[in-house]
Amino acid sequence: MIQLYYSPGTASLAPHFILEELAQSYELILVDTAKQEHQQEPYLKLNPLGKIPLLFDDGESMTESAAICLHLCDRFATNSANFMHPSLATKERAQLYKWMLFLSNTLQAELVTYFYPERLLADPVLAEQIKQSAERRIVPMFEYIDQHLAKSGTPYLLGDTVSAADFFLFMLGRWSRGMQKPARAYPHLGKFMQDMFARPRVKAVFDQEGIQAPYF
Ligand SMILES: N[C@@H](CCC(=O)N[C@@H](CS)C(=O)NCC(=O)O)C(=O)O
Repeated sequence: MIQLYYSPGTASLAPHFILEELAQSYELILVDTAKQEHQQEPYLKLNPLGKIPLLFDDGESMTESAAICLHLCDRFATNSANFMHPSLATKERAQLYKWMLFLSNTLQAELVTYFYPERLLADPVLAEQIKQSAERRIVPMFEYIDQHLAKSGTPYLLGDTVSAADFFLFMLGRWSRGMQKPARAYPHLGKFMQDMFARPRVKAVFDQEGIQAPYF
């Protein structure tokens, strides 16, 4: 039994995409952040970090969106022709690790600074500068991804078949939609965003979470 604690559009989105894409049955449990449910009991008892997402798999809990994505693929994607989850110790698996870590450890971390600049400061007056600086630092990261897609000539990060890294990138790309140069504005990354959005299960997840346009 899989249970995903989510809040619409947040870091729970990539695991949610993957569960849908892999046609798993799961229970979706809303954590209402507007009511600060993530910072209160009973959620804090389940996840003392007070962050979303949280996954229960057969009663075992885990946090960290990227780790949850990889775990779901280990469980459910190993024999899928339409979903790439490379075998251990292959060069494709190495690339999967590289992209998942780059996305979660580098790009996602900078996006967190962009969204919560005041958390870095005692003096909130500087928050706007920190936000702008995070946005500037995200530009070369998107350029790096855009150039990778251009050079590889493939629609997805690992090649011709979608993988966990693509759902993670799509989630982060949509978080940039309010920036001066969002993911959709790059030629190859923009095409990737459109292609991911065209996937029927992606749209189904947006509908389930009540997410409306602009989607990315
Ligand atoms: N590294 C964690 C970050 C989780 C995280 O920061 N989630 C955000 C939503 S995107 C959250 O719970 N924010 C609430 C808060 O920080 O108060 C992951 O990727 O799962």
